Amino acid sequence: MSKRVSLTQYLVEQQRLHGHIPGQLRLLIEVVARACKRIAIAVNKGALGEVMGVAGTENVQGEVQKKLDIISNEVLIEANEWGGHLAAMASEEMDTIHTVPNRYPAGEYLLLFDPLDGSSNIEVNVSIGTIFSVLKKPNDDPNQIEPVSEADFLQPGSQQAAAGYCIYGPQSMLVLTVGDGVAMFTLDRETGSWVLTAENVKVPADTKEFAINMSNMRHWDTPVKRYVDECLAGQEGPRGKDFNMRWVASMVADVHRILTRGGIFMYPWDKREPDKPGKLRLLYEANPMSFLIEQAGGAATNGHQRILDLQPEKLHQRVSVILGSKNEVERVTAYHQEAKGG
Ligand code: P6P
Repeated sequence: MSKRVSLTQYLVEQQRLHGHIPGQLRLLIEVVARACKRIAIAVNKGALGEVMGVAGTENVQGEVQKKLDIISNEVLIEANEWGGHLAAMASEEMDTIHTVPNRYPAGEYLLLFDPLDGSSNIEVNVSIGTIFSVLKKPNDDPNQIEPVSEADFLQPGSQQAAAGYCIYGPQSMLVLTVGDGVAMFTLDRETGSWVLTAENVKVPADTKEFAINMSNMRHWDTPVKRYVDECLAGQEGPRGKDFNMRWVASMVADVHRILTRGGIFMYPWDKREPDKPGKLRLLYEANPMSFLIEQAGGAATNGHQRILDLQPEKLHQRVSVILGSKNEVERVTAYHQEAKGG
């Protein structure tokens, strides 16, 4: 068996050999990875750990919070509070940003996360995950006096310094990019370390597998309906090949499958809430996943624009998401352009 590379070693090499990440970012990623390990332990306990069920509260999105949503959020806040590398955090589970206790020099980074995405799957033991995104504080003067504001978080996804997710499934895996490709680490439960098990991950440009919640078909816009109808028509249809369908209803699980074997994931705008661009959140779901997918050679758009180019206006704003195998994403995007008369 080849020599095992730990997350620390991978990050040190990224810092020293490739000059890709400064020390503070390496520290931040290691703290997030340790927090994810603690979340993995809580998730894996299930009913044995008094962590199942609802918490009796709602988050800023008006969604019922599970106990594990809150536990995961608290683990991430606590782990990063005193790392010295962070200025502030934002979470799907918190209305406003959380600035870390004031002391100098202030941390240079902003951390955004969905602490436990897909939590509707907890009770049925289906993979869920933590999604995180790292931005640099716009004004990185260590002696900055004015406090960090929500506006500091409103940066296009192309500005991310790092992004990743941790999937709590048959294996717990940390999937990460610092802008130098995508690496995957598997949690060795015996030693408690994250071990490099894949790097330079690539998403095939073509696929025969699409992921969308088909129960919403009657609400979709024309371009999405056209694309899915063609997939369903199979060999006899215009695509000339049969397609398979998957929908885990856990973005981390669907994206992990796409990073592992290709595919296209769609959560598009639909007529149920016409004034909202989609269900998923831009800053801490779509942006980190789009960064990973692009770093693996895939594509990610909202049907019209590259997701990483979108200028956020609100911390919890939503976005339509079409991501995965490049040729399929470009096809769906082209159908949107045609429908617009582009
Ligand atoms: P639906 C989970 O709640 C989530 O935010 C994503 O992880 C997932 O892809 C999507 O929503 C599932 O939504 O409407 O199919 O339940």
